[in-house]
Amino acid sequence: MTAFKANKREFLKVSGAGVALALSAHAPQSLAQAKAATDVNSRVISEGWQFRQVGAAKWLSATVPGTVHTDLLDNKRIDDPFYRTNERNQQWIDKLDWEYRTNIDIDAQTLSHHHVELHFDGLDTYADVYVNDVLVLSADNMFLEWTIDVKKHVRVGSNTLRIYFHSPIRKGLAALEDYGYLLPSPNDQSENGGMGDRRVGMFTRKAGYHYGWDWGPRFVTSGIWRPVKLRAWSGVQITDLHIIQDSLSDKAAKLRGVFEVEADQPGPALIEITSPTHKAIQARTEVELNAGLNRLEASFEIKNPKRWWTNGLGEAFLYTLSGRVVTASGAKDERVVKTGLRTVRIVQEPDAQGTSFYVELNGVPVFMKGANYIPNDSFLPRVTKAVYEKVVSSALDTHMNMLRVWGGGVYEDPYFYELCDQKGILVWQDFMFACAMYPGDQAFLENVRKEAVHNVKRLRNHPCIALWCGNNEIDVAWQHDVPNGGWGWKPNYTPDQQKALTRAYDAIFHEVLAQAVATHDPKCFYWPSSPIASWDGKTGVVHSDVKAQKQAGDIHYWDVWWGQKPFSEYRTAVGRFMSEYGFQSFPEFRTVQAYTVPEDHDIFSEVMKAHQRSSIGNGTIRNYMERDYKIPKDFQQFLYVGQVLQAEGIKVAMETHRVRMPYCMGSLFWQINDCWPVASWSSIDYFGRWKAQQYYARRAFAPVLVSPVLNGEKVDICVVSDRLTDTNATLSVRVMDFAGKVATSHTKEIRLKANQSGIAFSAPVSALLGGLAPDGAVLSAKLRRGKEVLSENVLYFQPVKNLTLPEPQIALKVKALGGGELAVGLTSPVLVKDLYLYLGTHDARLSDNYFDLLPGETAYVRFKPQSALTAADLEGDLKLMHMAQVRSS
Ligand code: BMA
Repeated sequence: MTAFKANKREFLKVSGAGVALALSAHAPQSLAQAKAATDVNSRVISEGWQFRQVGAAKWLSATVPGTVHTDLLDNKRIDDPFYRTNERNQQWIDKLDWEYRTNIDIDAQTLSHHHVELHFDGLDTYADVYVNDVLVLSADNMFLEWTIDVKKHVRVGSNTLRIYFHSPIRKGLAALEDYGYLLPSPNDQSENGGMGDRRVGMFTRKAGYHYGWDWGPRFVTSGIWRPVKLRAWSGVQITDLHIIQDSLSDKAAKLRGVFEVEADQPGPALIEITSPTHKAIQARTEVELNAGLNRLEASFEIKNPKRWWTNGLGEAFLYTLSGRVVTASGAKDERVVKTGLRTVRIVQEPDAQGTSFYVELNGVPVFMKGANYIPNDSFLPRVTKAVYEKVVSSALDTHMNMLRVWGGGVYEDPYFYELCDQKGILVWQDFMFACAMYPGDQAFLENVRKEAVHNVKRLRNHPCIALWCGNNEIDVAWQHDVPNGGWGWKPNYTPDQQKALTRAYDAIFHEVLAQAVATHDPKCFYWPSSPIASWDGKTGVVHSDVKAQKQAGDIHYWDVWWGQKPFSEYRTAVGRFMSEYGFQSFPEFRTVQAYTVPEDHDIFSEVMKAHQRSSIGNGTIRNYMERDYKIPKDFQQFLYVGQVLQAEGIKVAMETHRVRMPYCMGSLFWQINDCWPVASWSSIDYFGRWKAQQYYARRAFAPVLVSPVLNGEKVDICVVSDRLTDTNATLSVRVMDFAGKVATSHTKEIRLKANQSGIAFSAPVSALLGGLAPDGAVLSAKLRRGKEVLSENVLYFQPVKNLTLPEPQIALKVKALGGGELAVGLTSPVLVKDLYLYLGTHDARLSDNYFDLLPGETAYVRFKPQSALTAADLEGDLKLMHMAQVRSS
């Protein structure tokens, strides 16, 4: 830890903080006086790109940013990688080297700048960059940005830029050979790559899921995956602006803008911070620049600051701040930062049952509702802004306030974090390490250090970043044997190997990454691995055995699914923070149709199995289905029941976790999205279509929740409120038969305490049933305030397969609401269980779906079709499915 302090001292020494400078006579008195044009100009190099397999005669057109796979697809050299089993015959691509090239025209004015730089936002991964055939860079980390001054290699006119991508597999195999023995990485689906057991992903700083995962195909991409820019500048350049919040109260926020400025020459300059929206924000400091890199700071205050809040608790307010530097000779640069003012603490305090683990936002303990998030595509450059908007707005619409950017993917695109900032979604940010052991040699550690520093600095102004976590599940895999809930990796190695691997683990996760956070974002919490129970940063002592995790830290709970335990286990397996749990389903029929032909429509067909990467996948879905449902004969119905099965199971977990607050303060299901069309734990499929689970999440994560729980011989009606003020409400509990005859009913005025959960009502099952047969009764619980329904829920007394479901007669009415929105009113004299509405040819997100329509009640579902639809179109296209239709085989 002393190293951090040393770094800090060094930082202060070189910073301009507090150094009073006599402003030189030549320095401009205000930035407005600086006449020279901004001295940094930047352009994106996206035109004229070509690619080829190294040695091939023909160059083909390429898209940059892009990947070799998608360029081959665009050139019709390969078929759609996601279709049927095409993935299998595309494994040759990652064994080859590929080249990209383009020409860059540079004019005299650009070249007259002191610096002409090529800037790569991302190269995937082993890339040699040649400018006019001179090697200027050898890149080896997908998660780094690269800047190279190429002024001496370029000329006025046309210049060639060529990038040589080495096969990541061949590089990996060479590294494995040097290393000498195999490292564990069970998700690396090497068999598809034809590499036998020689898993090599851990040697390369590249997204782990590219090598295959238990929800993802294996496409080990290469390419220029983020934009390339040509940047020319003279005088000064701001390379970083960090807004540090020193204190925050209702009265004032005390802030510092810490600039990193590169200067050509020494001399006086001004640095300034203003805000286009808040005129009162003004900071101005005179500084003395050194030639080279300078760290400079300007302090400022925001009076009566507006805080940034998460979704549901208030506005996610952002301040736009503009930082500028101008030198005495008039050279200048500007950088705009959007940030929010908030305090975030991860509170770990001993209590009667162990040690807490919760997020305290602006002094308020906040229950984290959300999901784990993976990359949106195997081919990252084709993820559009619209895709990011869809997934983050889906989180927003389902009352989530946290997403975990999981460690087997990538540090996400800037736009993802901007959206999370805007929508009030906190991010649990993993470093990109998952489910593998990694080498620990100096070169590897240095590469990791650069990556960590770069990404911490890149993301630290975002108010959405709640914490940094070292890795996914490696601690539990390495440190603990199977009987203790671990994965038992260690005993497979000799004592010397164990020592080396433990040393590498400690170096990466307890030293390098911890130091990157402590040095560059010291107020941010660091957690070396998920899950663990505790970590003492001073001694390096970690507690991670699964038993301890129930009382402290975070948990990945997988006894449901991997352990085949019933969903009811979610009721008791509750820890302080549930950072992973989940259950699989297939995507809806239309998504399955996108990768299959009719003959594939059996879950055990070759193609359906190829789009299922969990070793126990389709069989496990079927086994769980058998427990509670009739197994449908019809394939489309099977997919539908599978989605209901997943949603009902995860509902138990989501509701239980909330009911158990404040013991439990987080519920992040695995996983919100997919990277291709597949059977997986996702709640939204690859095409952005909500599965049943996403609709269930909207109900289970609503700010106020009523949750009826069958507790042996009695029913408890639990209520939870995330609101920060008390709420008066009317609770009604009715038990009726499937034709709507009410057997018993109870109404109660209650006060929902702010940020609390409790049991509002309890009654014996027999009393509630009032003589109704359990297989023909439904309990409806509603919480209302006036006419507004705050939350509603249902409970059955038998598994669905035992219910005597009547044949419904559904009447529906479609109405145009204006603004392109349509509404459907649905009613039936008898219960409709698990009503699923879908469109034959159009895509639409519904205000609700997969719900039980109670006898005699009318449900209104609003549609937001993606293309304009009339009420008549909708009526013609609308289709319904429900549980009474399901015929078993
Ligand atoms: C967790 C995740 C992923 C995995 C998922 C499902 O372990 O961290 O690695 O995909 O479970 O098995």
